[in-house]
Amino acid sequence: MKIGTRTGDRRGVEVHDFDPATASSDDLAALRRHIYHDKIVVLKQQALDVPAFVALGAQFGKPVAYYEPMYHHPDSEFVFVSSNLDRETGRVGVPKTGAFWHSDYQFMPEPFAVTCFYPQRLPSVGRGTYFIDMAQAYQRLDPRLRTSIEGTFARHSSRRYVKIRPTDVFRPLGEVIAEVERKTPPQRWPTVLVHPVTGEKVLYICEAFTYALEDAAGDALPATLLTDLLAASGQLDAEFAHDNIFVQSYEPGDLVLWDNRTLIHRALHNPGNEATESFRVTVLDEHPLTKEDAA
Ligand code: 7UC
Ligand code: FE
Repeated sequence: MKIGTRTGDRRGVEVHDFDPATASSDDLAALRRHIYHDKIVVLKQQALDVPAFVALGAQFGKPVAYYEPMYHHPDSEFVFVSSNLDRETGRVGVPKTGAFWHSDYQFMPEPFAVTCFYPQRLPSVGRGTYFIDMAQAYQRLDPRLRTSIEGTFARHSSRRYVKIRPTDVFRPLGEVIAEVERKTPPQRWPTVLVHPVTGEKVLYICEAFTYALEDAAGDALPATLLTDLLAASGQLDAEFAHDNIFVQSYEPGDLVLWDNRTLIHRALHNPGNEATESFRVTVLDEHPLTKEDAA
């Protein structure tokens, strides 16, 4: 296994000659360290089938099946499929997922520690993922803004991005919305996490899921505060030119591991309808989301 160094603005650490079938426990421990400290690890030239991909994910934590079965790969509930392919045997997964700033499962009681992303079919142009390092975004906040969120909390809901299921056709929208609220009630997390492994402070908000901020007593803070934080972190930049934003693009065989506490991401789908498919395995590690003494 050869671990590269980060050069220029290519944020991911590239790893060559990694074979999960023969990897030593030291190799895997090194990968785990790099996920947390470098945030993105790109394993090059991987050729894994579904069980091998799930087994690799399990090296970084406990794989979790996505709560909504329509995303599941037919051979494993632990593989979330994003796909626009039309198979004769029917649809697999969901098309054009994640095209909004988010952290996976931030709206759930146990947000994922690590996301393992494995493109299966790449379009000719424009398949990549935008990222923002929210620890860096926190450090870059105006000190006054940083002070104003000390000890505060943020509320998160998936409601704006839950996909209508084929089985929901002809159901009253109010009933579907009520079901979303019941199945995935909003979660509250500290606005600033203390990463349990790196100790870094992370601004833990995203444009897709975070809808309100409140003080420690649960009293609402002005909506402009959330907007200011989203803007300062780069999430409201429609041109994706903000300094905090970087793109990870993909070559065939890339398998990308990232720290889902620290990074938020946004899928970059090609504008046409070229065939594209990706698999993902998401895991919980042995640590709490945030250290208890979170600011
Ligand atoms: O279809 C999607 O974009 C899924 C999204 C609402 N949730 C992904 C996640 O893991 O939070
Ligand atoms: Fe995602």
